[in-house]
Amino acid sequence: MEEIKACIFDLDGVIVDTAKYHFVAWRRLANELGFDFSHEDNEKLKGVSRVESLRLILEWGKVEKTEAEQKVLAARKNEWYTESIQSMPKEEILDGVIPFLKSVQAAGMKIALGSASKNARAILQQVDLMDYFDAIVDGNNVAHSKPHPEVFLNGAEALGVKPEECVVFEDAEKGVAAALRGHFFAVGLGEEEVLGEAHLVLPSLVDWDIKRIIATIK
Ligand code: B16
Ligand code: MG
Repeated sequence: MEEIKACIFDLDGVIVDTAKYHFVAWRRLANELGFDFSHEDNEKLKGVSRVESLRLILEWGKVEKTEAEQKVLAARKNEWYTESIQSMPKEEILDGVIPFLKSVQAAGMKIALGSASKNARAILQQVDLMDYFDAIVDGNNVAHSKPHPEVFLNGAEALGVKPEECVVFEDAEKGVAAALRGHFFAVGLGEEEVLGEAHLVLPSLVDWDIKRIIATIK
């Protein structure tokens, strides 16, 4: 095993609990269009870009929209979403995250963000976490959505490390798939049934530090 030199964190569902805000905004849009979708369907939107999420939701509701109309709908959802995260408190940082980030820094490793969200910087600023990150790759810097590994490959490149030297932390099935396709180590945060392909699946980062993770995935 190569020496682990860096960690790359997904944002929504790994660092902060924003998935519920995405769900509320997408559901509001679907309801306005005359249909609904479930929590289970919502799982399929995790890690998926805004345009791709809308495409899936319209498919579920059997609603057809032109590209221009889709742009308007995606912008409307984003307006509701950004409005709701503007007042997001620091308490939305998921349990165990700050001590874990500190353990990565204390081990002398680099930290990058690898998120599909175009709102990533605003969210990190809102909850005052910007200073932990040596590099940020988000939805504004990638052409391909997860499960394509581009977001993580760009993160590793920005940190000057090889994928084999990085651990990726993800809450989405597509995110774990992206990490594995890119030859990263993958830690899934959530349920074993959804994230079972990862090298290690944990319910959360509570009581874990990077040294223990490395010792476990070796
Ligand atoms: P935005 P992640 C993803 O973030 C979310 O999981 C996904 O639900 C969302 O649609 C996507 O970001 C795009 O977000 O509309 O803010 O650009 O999990 O990759 O950090
Ligand atoms: Mg996520």
